[in-house]
Parts: sequence; C-alpha cells; structure tokens
Amino acid sequence: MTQIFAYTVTLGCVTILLSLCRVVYNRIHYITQRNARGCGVIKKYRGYDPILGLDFVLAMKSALNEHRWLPWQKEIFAAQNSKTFEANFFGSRMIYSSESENVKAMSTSHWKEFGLQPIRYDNGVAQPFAGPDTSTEFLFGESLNSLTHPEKAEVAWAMVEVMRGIRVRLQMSKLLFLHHDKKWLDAVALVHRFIDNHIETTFEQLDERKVEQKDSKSSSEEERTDLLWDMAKQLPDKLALRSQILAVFVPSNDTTSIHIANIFFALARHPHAWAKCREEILALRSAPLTFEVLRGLKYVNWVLNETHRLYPNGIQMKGDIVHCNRYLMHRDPDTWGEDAEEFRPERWEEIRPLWRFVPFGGGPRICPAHILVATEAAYVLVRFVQRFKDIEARDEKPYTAVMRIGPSNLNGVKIGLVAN
Ligand code: HEM
Ligand SMILES: *[C@@H]1O[C@H](CO)[C@@H](O)[C@H](O)[C@H]1NC(C)=O
Ligand SMILES: *[C@H]1O[C@H](CO)[C@@H](O)[C@H](O)[C@H]1NC(C)=O
Repeated sequence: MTQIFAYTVTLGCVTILLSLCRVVYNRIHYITQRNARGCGVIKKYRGYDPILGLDFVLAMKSALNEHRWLPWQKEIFAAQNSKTFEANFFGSRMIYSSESENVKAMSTSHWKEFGLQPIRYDNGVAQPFAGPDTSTEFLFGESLNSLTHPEKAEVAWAMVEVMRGIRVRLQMSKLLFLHHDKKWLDAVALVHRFIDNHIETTFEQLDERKVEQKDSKSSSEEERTDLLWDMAKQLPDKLALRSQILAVFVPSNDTTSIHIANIFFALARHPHAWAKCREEILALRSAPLTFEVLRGLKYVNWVLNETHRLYPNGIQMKGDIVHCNRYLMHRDPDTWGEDAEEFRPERWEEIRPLWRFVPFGGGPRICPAHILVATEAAYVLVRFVQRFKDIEARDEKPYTAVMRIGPSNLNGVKIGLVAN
C-alpha cells in the first residue's frame, strides 16, 4: 500500500518537474524568437494555475457546454483589455487574437508558418459544392436525396455526429488520449464505409471502361462528371482518395445551410431589410437568375455580408498556437462603429473593411467555395423574396451560438412567411 502511494507521489513529482522544464524551455525559445523578429510583448491571461492553465481550460469547457462560447470570448477579451493575449492551455502557449493584422499575416505573408489543422489536408481539389444533397451529387455523381428518402439521411446524421466529435477533439488538445468517444468512432466508420463503397464502385467502373476501350467497343453509358470519377482516374490509392474526398465533404456541411438559415433569422427580425430586398428583386421582373444577375444584386449582397459579419460560421482560422477570433473582429466598434452589434446592411454602402472582415479567410488558403456559397445563398433568398411578401419571427429567442466546427443557432430559425 505504502509502496503504491510512494510510487504515485514520485510519478506525480516527476510529471510536474518535466512540465516545469518544458515551460521554462518554451519561454526561453519564445523570447529569443520574439527578439529576433522584433515583435512586441503579448498580454498574458493570468489564471490561478500557471502550470497547466486548468482554470482557463475549465472556463472554456463550461462556456462550450452552456452554449456561452461567443459571449465568453467577448468577456475574456474585454477582461484582458487587449486584442491579442496569450494563455496557458494544458501547458501550451496559445495566442488568441482579434487583430486583423494577425489574420492578414497568417493568411498571406506567413501562411506557411502556421500549420494545417489536424482535420485538414493540403489538397488541390477542384470547385466544391454545398449542402448534403448537392454535395453528394457533385462528389459521387449521385444525390443523397435525404429529404425525399429519409433512410438515406443516415450518413448525413453520422456526418453531424462526426462534426460534433471533431469540435470536442480539437478542444481536448493534449488530453485527447483520455478521451474515448464510441459514438464518434461509429459515425466516422459509417461515413468511411459510405465513401469507400462509392470508391469501390468507381474503381470497378473504371476497370470496365478500360476493358471496353481495349475491345474498342464504344460505351453505351454516359461518362460520369463527378469529382470522385475525375480524381479516381488520377489517384489509384484508395486511402488517399478517401482523404481527398473527405477534405471537401467535411467543410461543405453545416456551412452554406447554416449561413442561409442565419440570413432568414436576421431578416425575420428586420422587416425593413426584407422590404429593401424585395424592391431590388422585383425590379428584375422575369429576368433569368444568372450568375451575373445574382452577383449584381447590391442590397442582397449587403445582406449576405452583414449576415456573415454578425453570425460567422465555417471553419475557425487557427494555426498551431494562434487562434484568430473572427467573431470579435466582426463586432469590433473600432471598425464598425458604435452600432457594431446591429444588423444594418446599409453600412456596406461605405465601409471597406478589407482584412477586418474575413468570413472565408483569405490569401492562398481562402475557402475555395466562397463564390459558390454567395451564389447559392443569393439564389435561395431571391426565390423566397419573389414568393413571399413578408417575413416574421415566430420566437423571441436571441441568437445563441452552439459550436460544432463553427457556430450555429441553438434555437433554430422559427419564422412565418406571408405569400404574395
Ligand atoms: C457559409 C459557407 C462557408 C464559409 C463561411 C466557409 C469558410 C471557410 C473558412 C473561414 C475557411 C478557412 C480559410 C483559411 O484558413 O484562411 C474555409 C476553408 C475551406 N472551405 Fe469553406 N466555407 C464555407 C463553405 C464551404 C463549402 C460549401 C465548401 C465545399 C463544398 C467549403 C470547402 C472548404 C475547403 C476545402 C477549405 C479548405 C481550404 C484550404 O485549406 O486550402 N467551404 N472555409
Ligand atoms: C462583401 O464583403 C467582401 C469582402 O469579403 C467585399 O469584397 C465585397 O465588396 C462586399 N460586398 C458588398 C456588396 O459590399
Ligand atoms: C449537414 O448538417 C445538417 C445540419 O447540421 C444536417 O441536417 C445534414 O444532414 C448534414 N449533412 C451531411 C451530408 O452531413
């Protein structure tokens, strides 16, 4: 008994000693680097636990659990009274910033110095597409039809589970080895199976195609045009292919759909903005909704920007240690004025925020789907505005961000629409 006790105590001491050494080493390394680059001193979050920063970690965890993630970020930045601060997160130095200069540096000049997220691959895949149905059709040449065939929604729900799990795993950081999440692993397996099946079929079809070409028989079937087909022709490695497909499948979910939901959430609370959209859109009369027409709708595009500003979603920009906080940047009164918290599309008439507004990131790593997202969102909005003369909110609940990969609204979007 005493032996076990002594053993545990020794182990504890050794662990603490080792962490201390690491903290000291990291500190020296950091100061040398900082001086070498002529950088300023970063404000420090002072917690009760200087070694592992457990109070900071626990505060973050409870903010996430109580769906107070965004308000908590605001409080914590306000308490530091600085747009950039550093905090100890499980013994690692993390930098949190809502400064546009940092976003710019991370996205452009220094982008290679900021590592890829563990969930992302450096891929060169082509134009992606949005939403569960459109994205599966685009990726695999076959729509999920999850709206009309509920049984096919299984993989879609697994995807939601996967996204939730990834968020938790990113948060667990170094303690990941303590975390066993069977539900998540099952969901990952299901999604992998779903994609692997498509890959198998694709390889079989490619083989058939080769045989046909050898016998110089012309194929009766039409050539597939989806992304998987094109990629499989160039990439014979099944695992690599699955990673590539997932790299588009993961960020394509929960993004455009949430953005569109946020647009309706905001418009239902600002009937004046709906009326302005309607004025602009009805002036189109029966003109076909081409790409150019959609891009040319000035007020509609202000609404899209204003929605991105107040309700950012999509992947968080994050290097190894630097986390850029788009949420705070997009509500910073220094940029947007005293009414920064208000939904007011008209502000886009004058403001040119450049790097202070980055819903899709920027530089070489900008979201490859950003034009597509804007086109889809504008299209959906135009169709609704043409059909319905009014929109009204059907609940009083405020926007409450719940975190998956990016934030979405806990209370959903309950609205009423009045037909023409
Ligand atoms: C409202 C919709 C969306 C928003 C706000 C959004 C936002 C973002 C952001 C902020 C990044 C990180 C950029 C950076 O690190 O600088 C990103 C990356 C990415 N997004 Fe999106 N996204 C959206 C929709 C989509 C869709 C629909 C797809 C695909 C079908 C997609 C595919 C990607 C991919 C593949 C990357 C990684 C690019 C890279 O690392 O090179 N996104 N997105
Ligand atoms: C919306 O924001 C982007 C920056 O991401 C800007 O380039 C664009 O001009 C803005 N659109 C409008 C209509 O103001
Ligand atoms: C994407 O997310 C939405 C809502 O979070 C979910 O209903 C949908 O089924 C998901 N689709 C896919 C393919 O992951």
